[in-house]
Amino acid sequence: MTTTAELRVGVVGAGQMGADHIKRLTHRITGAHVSAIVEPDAARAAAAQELAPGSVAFGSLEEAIAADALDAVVIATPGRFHEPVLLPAIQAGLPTLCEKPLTEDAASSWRVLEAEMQGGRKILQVGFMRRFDPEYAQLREFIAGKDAGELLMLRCVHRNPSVLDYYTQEMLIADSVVHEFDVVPWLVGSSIRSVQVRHGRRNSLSPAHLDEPILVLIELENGVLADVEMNVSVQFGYQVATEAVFEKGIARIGQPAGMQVWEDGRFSVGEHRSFVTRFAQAYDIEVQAWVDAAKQDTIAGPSAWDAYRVSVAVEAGVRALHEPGPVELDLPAQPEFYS
Ligand code: ISE
Repeated sequence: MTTTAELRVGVVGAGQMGADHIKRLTHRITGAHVSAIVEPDAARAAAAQELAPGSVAFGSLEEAIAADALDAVVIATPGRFHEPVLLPAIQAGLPTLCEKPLTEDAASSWRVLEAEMQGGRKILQVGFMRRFDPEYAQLREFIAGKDAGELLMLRCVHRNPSVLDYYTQEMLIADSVVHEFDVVPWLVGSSIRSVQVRHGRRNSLSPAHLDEPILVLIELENGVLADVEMNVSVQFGYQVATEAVFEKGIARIGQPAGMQVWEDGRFSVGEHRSFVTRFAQAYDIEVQAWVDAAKQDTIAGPSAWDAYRVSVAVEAGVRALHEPGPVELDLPAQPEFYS
């Protein structure tokens, strides 16, 4: 479908992320608009329709497809609902941007990959938005340029102010560290060999069912080590930062960049409170790139294969939550289709 016409996008799921994408598609993205909202919760669907004038609400993606109400899909439901939406979207040949994680385990991610391969075209892009964050892109270039010598280590922090009740211990890996499992190999240019998790002193402010923060050690095939402080009860704000350690230098991204205030004998800098603002620019760039690519019948970001590799790392990471040693990854060969 190479086209110059406006892309009619159906957004599946109108929760926090879905509503954010609806606003983005309506106000900041060019060449596309939200034509359909798929959301079983009637109140949420109505609120989402107000954000996207002219959009029509449907109870299921199948109904929206049958009504010919869309040319492309953004999936923004929680991960456990992705597979049942991805399969009909792929069968209908609709360009799809699916929020992370692709699915919740490697077997179901593989089923999605097979469905896409059967269709014969790459139509699935996965929403690992950090790849579109200008600072991450700059760091990737700096690593590849070797100006400060070879990269030795990445020290990552991933801090959330708090999490909702449904957030489980496994989600520390499957919902949160999942981002580092995508972006660390992308930055370094090497695959993950193993994952190890250490539990330290528990934060008494964590929800009762969580044992965190955790420290995740990611070993890459080229010997680079990345450690991730995964911490979801920091209270003060939202922070995602990386320090890269080279042979003869250091590079840092993700430092607080809000308003600086000197007041009452103190100096302070504004910090984010949510990923919605921290990665707003990355989401805008990601969605615009996806829209432009969808019109050219292609994708412009992480593929289903990239997301499958992440699913394999997530499985290793979830095992590593309960096992002491590093858990090695077992990846099949990359299908020709994705090379
Ligand atoms: C959330 O789902 C995200 O994707 C955020 O980027 C991440 O920081 C957070 O931990 C997740 O729960």
